[in-house]
Amino acid sequence: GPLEETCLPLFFGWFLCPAFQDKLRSMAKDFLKTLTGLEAFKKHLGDFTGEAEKEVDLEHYFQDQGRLHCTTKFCDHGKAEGSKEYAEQQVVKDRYGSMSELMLSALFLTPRTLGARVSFTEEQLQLWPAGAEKEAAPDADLPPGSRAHVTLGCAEGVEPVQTGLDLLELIQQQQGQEGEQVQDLELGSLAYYGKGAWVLSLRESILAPACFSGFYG
Ligand code: 2AM
Repeated sequence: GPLEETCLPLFFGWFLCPAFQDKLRSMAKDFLKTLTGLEAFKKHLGDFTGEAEKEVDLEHYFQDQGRLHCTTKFCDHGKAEGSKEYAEQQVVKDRYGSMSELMLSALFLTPRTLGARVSFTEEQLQLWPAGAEKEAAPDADLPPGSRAHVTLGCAEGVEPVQTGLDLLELIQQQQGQEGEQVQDLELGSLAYYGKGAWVLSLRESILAPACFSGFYG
């Protein structure tokens, strides 16, 4: 009967611990503040405003997307392809509710999204759905986990799914060319990739405690 069927979440993912969430948010806020003050950023302001001279308040430009997390599988309550198969994997059942430390290796932003790149351990990679990269970038050959991130904010009218797409585009750009190295900041080195895409590669990766779970909404 219907009660025996599993109810699938909107998505599976790692949910950052509340205390760490505040820490990451304030770190991102500081980064945006620093970036806004850089001459190099001012030079490319038009990427964000459409007008060269207009000011931009990045902190309000990116809207908060709620509880910080790293999506593994977007299920759309079962409507998304492969969601049932994903949920039925033994590793997903075994790890459900378990804690892990996610390694954050970079902060990135585009005129659409602000995110943190996540680098998985082999163990964490077991929870990553096959084809996540191919689905978003069919023509690129990117290693599994390339799309992994925490969305920190989206520009008005932009859906959070865009963060992973922006990240994949950035990674492809990084493979093709070096970014224009802009400056060494306290947290790491800042590079510009054109069209409003900025990457801060963290000098020391951040370990984010997180719980693997499902979001039902
Ligand atoms: P995000 O992982 O980049 O933040 C609910 O919408 C969550 O599922 C968000 O966290 C969102 O993006 C993610 N999401 C939405 N649609 C998706 C899709 N088609 N593929 C992967 N993740 C998606």
